[in-house]
Amino acid sequence: MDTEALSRLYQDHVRSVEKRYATALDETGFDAVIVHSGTPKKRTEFDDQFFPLRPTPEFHLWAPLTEPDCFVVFETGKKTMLVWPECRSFWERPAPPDATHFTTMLDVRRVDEPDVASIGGGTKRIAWIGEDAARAAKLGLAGDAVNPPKLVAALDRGRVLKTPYEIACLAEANRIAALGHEAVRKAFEGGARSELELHLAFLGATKQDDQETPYKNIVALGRNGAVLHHVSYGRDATRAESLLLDAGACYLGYCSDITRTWARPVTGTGGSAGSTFSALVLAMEAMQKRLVAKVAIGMPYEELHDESHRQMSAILKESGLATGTVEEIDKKGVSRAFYPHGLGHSLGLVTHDVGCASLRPRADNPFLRNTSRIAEDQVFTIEPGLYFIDGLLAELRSKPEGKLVDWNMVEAVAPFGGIRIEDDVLVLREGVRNFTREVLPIGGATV
Ligand SMILES: [Mn+2]
Repeated sequence: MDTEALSRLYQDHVRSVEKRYATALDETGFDAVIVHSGTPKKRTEFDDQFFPLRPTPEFHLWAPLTEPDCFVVFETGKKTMLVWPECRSFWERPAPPDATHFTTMLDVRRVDEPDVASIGGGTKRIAWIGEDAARAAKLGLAGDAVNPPKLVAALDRGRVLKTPYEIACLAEANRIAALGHEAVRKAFEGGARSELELHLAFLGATKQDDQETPYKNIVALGRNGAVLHHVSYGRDATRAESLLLDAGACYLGYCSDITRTWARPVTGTGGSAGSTFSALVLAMEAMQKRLVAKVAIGMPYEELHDESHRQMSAILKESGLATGTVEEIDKKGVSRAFYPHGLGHSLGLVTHDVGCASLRPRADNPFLRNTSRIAEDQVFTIEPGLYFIDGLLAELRSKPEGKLVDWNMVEAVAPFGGIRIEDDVLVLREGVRNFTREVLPIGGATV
């Protein structure tokens, strides 16, 4: 990405984050806030190894640094300070930041910790945002000052609408992930592969180490597609009939979250179940696009989720997997056994971003992670799915509404696992910008 353009966008980003912080502090009775990047966590107390650091998202909002024990100090009316200690360890050295644009807008101090006395500790009210309460205590911050719930909630709300800088980062995170999706699709198309091999192909094409991806890649061949978060990769190469890949990339802390589903052309082994599955993939692809086209400012996201169940019910009926009316299939919970998760979630500095799930979803939508009213500059995923999950289907089969399902057909298609198609979209005044389709035009098909 053009560094000058990035730098200009970052300047406006910092100005708007500063405004947001000033309001949040004012509303919650604080004068300043210290945001900690984090402390590495031990893998287990019985070992001396540590997990790689995941910086506090609120820290990443200011600076794309992945180093422990850095601090952002914000005080209304002052230049925001970045405390960035020099690394003196001879055991390790943090990776240099991917860009340095942030240094010009922040008051960078290469010291070990913020000087709380000079911020006005004792007289001013200073809040701490970060996981390490012991580190906060060392600076004299404890009790109500540590992650004050009202301040955290106000800062979370601030992250819902993305700045142009964040939008550029999210688009770039999509561009990088697309390289991995293309590489994996080609590898799958090429013949027998193991899930581990496909996972490594994704990392290689996106130049990410496993720990740097926004979330653990979900790589599922065949039946494993029915495990929503399948990350225990098979080691043996198989010529599976289907592949579900849910994998993203990070750019300066911002995440992409993309799922694609591919089916092999119908062969001897796939037979008519193979053509049924391929038709389902195409039906899901068309449905996902229709749902993206329905995104509109002011609409509750949950309404779009409900619409996805009506459309899923129609797909179940058209494919012959279910009989009865579309309304019955929807209202009796049949579609929920095939599509148990939510339509999507907010996306930003974390994959399941904050601020859009403060309301509880209705009881029949227990896993919906976005209950906000759709607004301009929100970024969220649209990711309907259709799976053959043994446990959920067995439960459905034992109920009266199980009679609506063609169980022979379910059994025939179950070896293909499932389908999920997921794009990341930005809400515009009219419609959306689909970051994912800009770089990966097809969501699912026969390869
Ligand atoms: Mn997702």
